[in-house]
Amino acid sequence: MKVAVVGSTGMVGQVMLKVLEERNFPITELIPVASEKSIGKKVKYKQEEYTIVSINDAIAAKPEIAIFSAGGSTSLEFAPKFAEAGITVIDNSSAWRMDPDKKLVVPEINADVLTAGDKIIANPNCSTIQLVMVLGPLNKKYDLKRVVVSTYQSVTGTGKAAVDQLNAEINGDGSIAKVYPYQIFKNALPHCDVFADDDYTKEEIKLMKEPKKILGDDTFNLTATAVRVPVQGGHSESVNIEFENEFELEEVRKILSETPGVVVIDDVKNNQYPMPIHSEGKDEVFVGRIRRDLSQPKTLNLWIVADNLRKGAATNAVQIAEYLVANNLV
Ligand code: 2RA
Repeated sequence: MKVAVVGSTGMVGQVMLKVLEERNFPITELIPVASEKSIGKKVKYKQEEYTIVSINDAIAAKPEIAIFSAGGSTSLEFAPKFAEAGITVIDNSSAWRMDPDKKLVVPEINADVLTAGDKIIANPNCSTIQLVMVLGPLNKKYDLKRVVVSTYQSVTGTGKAAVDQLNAEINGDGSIAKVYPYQIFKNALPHCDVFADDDYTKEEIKLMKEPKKILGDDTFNLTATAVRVPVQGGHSESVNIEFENEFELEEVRKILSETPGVVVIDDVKNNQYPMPIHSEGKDEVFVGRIRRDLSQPKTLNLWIVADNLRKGAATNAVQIAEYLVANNLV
């Protein structure tokens, strides 16, 4: 199968290549795509070197699948052109996520919505993916009423320049170009992406809208505060969930333990709980600190951690591609 990776030199693009290789995705020809300045350069895949081509050359090569992580403007302009050429696009940008005609998919939760007619498929936002991996099974059992999420997001979510800013600040190098409006080292910024008119950030709006589309359920309320922290291993989320129905903690733990792609680490007497340093490089979503909210009935607190570049982006996209192939939808 011919597969194009659009944005192959970016942080997520590089992880996409790594995940495709690790999972031995059935690629007969890789078509790496990047910006003009990278055309002609090489990327390595399975010990082979592949030459980076232009996005128009990638369309002409007619891959079966094109996985995009190249920003919203590139997706808006080129995803339809790939689709018109009969190429199935899996797009990691926010461009198509809330489009009513496009599917927004976390395979463990809603892969069954996919059809052969879906030629542009949206990969959800990283902080959404790890959240719905937990909300999905609990919603089925206990019926969500209201969710309050506070995130603690890795600088890798902003890209290489942000990682460089953090490392420079750690090393006391003030000369580097700042990605964030303030120092991130020894700090926490309640500011992920840009502010919208209602004083929420776009990151918070994604978190408040995308889960309802993925779960196919808009009967619950969700509010979010997204915070950038000087972490590199993954995103963490403190989640308060009020249900319509009562629950038992041990049953909650059992449901989550039995959910594919979710790992429960919850033994606080032995200081066992999820942390970014444990999630980095892994594809699972880690859940812990599972406990009742003692301030009100039918309400649960828990803590979710995942590698935002892997399950939060690259691995989820590759899993969508795997589902398409396994179900003859491409
Ligand atoms: C972030 N979720 O973490 C956004 C984009 N990756 O910045």
